[in-house]
Amino acid sequence: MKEYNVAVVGATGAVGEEMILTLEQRNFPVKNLRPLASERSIGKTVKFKGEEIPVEVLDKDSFKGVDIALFSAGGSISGKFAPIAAESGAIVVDNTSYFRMEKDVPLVVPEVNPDDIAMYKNRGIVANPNCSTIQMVVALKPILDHYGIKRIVVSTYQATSGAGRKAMEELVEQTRAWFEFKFDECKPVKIPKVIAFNCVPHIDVFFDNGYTKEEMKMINETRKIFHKPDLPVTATCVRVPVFRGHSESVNVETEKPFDLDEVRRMLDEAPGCKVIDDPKNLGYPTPIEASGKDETFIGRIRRDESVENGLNLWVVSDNLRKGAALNAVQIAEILIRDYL
Ligand code: NAP
Ligand code: 3JN
Repeated sequence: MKEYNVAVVGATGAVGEEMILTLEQRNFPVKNLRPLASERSIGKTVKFKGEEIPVEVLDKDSFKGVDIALFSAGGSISGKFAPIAAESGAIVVDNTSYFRMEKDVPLVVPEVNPDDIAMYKNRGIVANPNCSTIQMVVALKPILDHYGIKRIVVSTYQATSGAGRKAMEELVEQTRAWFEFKFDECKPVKIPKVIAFNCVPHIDVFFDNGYTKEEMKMINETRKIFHKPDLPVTATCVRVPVFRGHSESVNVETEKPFDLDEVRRMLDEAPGCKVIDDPKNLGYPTPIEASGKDETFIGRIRRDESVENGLNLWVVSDNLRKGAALNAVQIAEILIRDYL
């Protein structure tokens, strides 16, 4: 089997670390792994297939001989280095928002719009959507295909790992300080307000329309992935004191009437989805149960009785896995299967 040289940009981060683990677990045919990060990581190593591989400092020569480059070191790094990587002959799978909404860059969730990957040829870049978008579109794709969707209303409950390794540490530190009654040590750094024992409806920056950038990402990315530029979507994104796993309350109005049992069956059979819907016996997904798993879990499936053809879903997935690393590696798997 052909093997590929793979670079991981942001290899020491929460997403990068999960990418390396996912490459190993899925037996991606890696010839050489090149972990890249900043000067802060000089002297560090990453573990891959039992081997300690030294982290290299990212620079313009990092991509010589690289076939596939997985980026997750922030938008400005992608903006500068993804075109350099593509120019060097690598195909970039970018986990940041930098290229997502560019018309000539495909934005791909393999279970939803795999054929869009072909557009990578335009610029040598495939964009990976935001974690909150990914799990929602995976769950809604079968609904869209069978019944059509008129409108989506989503509220998220997002884990601290979505804001990076330091934000997870912030939750640990604030929780410790809280239990020691040292409330003045509960200082927000990565998350705008205290996250221990709290909920913060503020992820990324605010725009003039009152929405946050995270909320606008969900709206615009969903429209692009579904090829429905005018689809009515509204979102409220909230950070909660959870380490790993994003949850979403998703309300949809469908075009056509649906049967609830058929919805359950269809969702359970859909790629990447697993239905857990037996609430009287505690059958509903939670982030702790979804942690480390690949699926998008769906429960609390019920009618929204306040409108015609209204459906409520509770959608939970591991934000570092399907929300980031797994989706990127699945894209890379399609690239090597169909295009390289
Ligand atoms: P993180 O835990 O803070 O890690 C950041 C990574 O980027 C580290 O490896 C860091 O290296 C590296 N980095 C930072 N500045 C760099 C520079 N100047 N040159 C080279 N490497 C640099 O953050 P994360 O949670 O892994 O997220 C990283 C990025 O992934 C985010 O900014 C976001 O764009 C994207 N992301 C996407 C999703 C999604 O929804 N698909 C979810 C989360 C994150 P050092 O350790 O050397 O500093
Ligand atoms: O907060 C979350 O749960 C997801 C965060 C994702 C994120 C964090 C920093 C920068 C992104 C992203 O993927 O949209 C970015 C970004 O690239 O803009």
